[in-house]
Amino acid sequence: MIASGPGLFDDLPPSADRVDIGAQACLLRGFAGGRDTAFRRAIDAVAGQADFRNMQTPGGGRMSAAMTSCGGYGWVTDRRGYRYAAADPESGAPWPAMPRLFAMLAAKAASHAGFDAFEPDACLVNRYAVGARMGLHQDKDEADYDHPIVSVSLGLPAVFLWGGLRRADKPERLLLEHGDVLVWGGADRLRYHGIAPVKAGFHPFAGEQRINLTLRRSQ
Ligand code: MD3
Ligand code: FE
Repeated sequence: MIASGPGLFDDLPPSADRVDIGAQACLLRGFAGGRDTAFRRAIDAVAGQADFRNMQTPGGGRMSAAMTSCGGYGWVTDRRGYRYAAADPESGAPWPAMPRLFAMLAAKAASHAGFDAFEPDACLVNRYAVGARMGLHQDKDEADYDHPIVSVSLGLPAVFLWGGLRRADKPERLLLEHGDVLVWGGADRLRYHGIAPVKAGFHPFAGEQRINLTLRRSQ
């Protein structure tokens, strides 16, 4: 069990600003708000040990979002494919430890959404410059789809594309803003999703960037 610790995220009523966007998917608006300094320090500490990089895709292109990871496993892509790896291929070293803030937030958000005892072992950190995007895809590299995923949006807003179980299903568009948290699992775990190109702007947390954390159980 991850100790939640008194104080952190205990100050929200159980259904504060909760928008159901699927049978087992919900948006907790502002759930991660008001902790900018802690998030900034944690992200800088992770990037200081494993810097953001624009990874290669199996097709030979590069992701437009820059990525890094923390926790026991990190998500990597290269010419060989997509997978979780225990070491950062850039350095050969283990990924930075998962900041307690991330693990606590993930467990609290998951429990608000009805998923008990979520203990992530991987956090993928995506950094979007203006114009960066993520095409419609499914998250299928985790061993067990019964675990939920929790995502935290920070910095510039972005339009989240929320599709169906088939690539051809027309996605809904949902604006994700600084501090918004998404939780999904179960029936919604394999839905196609993506991020539309990030529009120019400035946010005090991240300047001209958007940062997204996705907390997962990979193994
Ligand atoms: C719904 N990241 O890292 S987070 C990803 O904002 C990814 O950087 C996006 O998609 C981002 O894989 C979206 C929200 C999200 C993430 C994974 C999902 C929603 C999801 C997997 C299944 C269903
Ligand atoms: Fe995804």
